[in-house]
Amino acid sequence: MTHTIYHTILSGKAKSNKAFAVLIDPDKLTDQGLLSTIEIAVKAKVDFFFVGGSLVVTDTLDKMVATIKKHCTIPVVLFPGSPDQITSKADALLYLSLISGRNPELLIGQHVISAPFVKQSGLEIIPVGYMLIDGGTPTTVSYISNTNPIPSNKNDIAICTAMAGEMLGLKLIYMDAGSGALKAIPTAMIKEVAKHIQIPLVVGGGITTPEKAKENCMAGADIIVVGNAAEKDPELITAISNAIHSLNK
Ligand code: 1GP
Repeated sequence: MTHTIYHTILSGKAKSNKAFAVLIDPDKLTDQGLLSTIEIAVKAKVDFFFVGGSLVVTDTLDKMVATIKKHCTIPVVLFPGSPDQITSKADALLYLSLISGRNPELLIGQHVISAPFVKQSGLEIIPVGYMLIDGGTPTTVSYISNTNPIPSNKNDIAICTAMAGEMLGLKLIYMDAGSGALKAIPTAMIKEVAKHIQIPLVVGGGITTPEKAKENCMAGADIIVVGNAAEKDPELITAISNAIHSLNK
């Protein structure tokens, strides 16, 4: 097992560099759509592809990851909604524990059941404290996970949750308003959480403009994740990537 991707993230953070991850939901892209997204992402110098979804109803994940690996060198990181969204063709796995929720299945239960299979995959495993923040509308992830998101004005709850995740030994905190959130996570909450943890902070959900992506980075996010907006308008990938990378030395 290697640790290349996590070390890349850590060394980026050490230099205060910001990174951009494009989220691919295997249900939503056609083969042609995937190929053109890859082409745009390569030109735009996207740092990572995240692949997965809260509810994936097709069996294209494996094939999509293989296609990405065949056509570019952008690392592919699995962002699974459930243990069946795992393929050893990817580079790494976000090993998510839903620490904002109180559903034992998503805190530890599913991890126990899938542990031998995950280990066998040979993937780089990145333990992640996953925090769902209220994005103004029930999202697929809040419904499927059967958990309440953290209210978006309760910075203290978000701070304490992230701190606990870090002290439990998790390697990343991922604050997510959920795919297609009406409201992205408020900058003030990102700033407060970033101030209280040392591990890298990933922020996603409802980010639709380069301005918002950049603002989140300036507030302390290390990696920005965009899914829906990039699916609707793949050209946005270039604009958001440029905005994020403009902050790097
Ligand atoms: C969802 O953070 C991701 O888990 C991305 O959200 O699809 O709203 O960009 P969007």
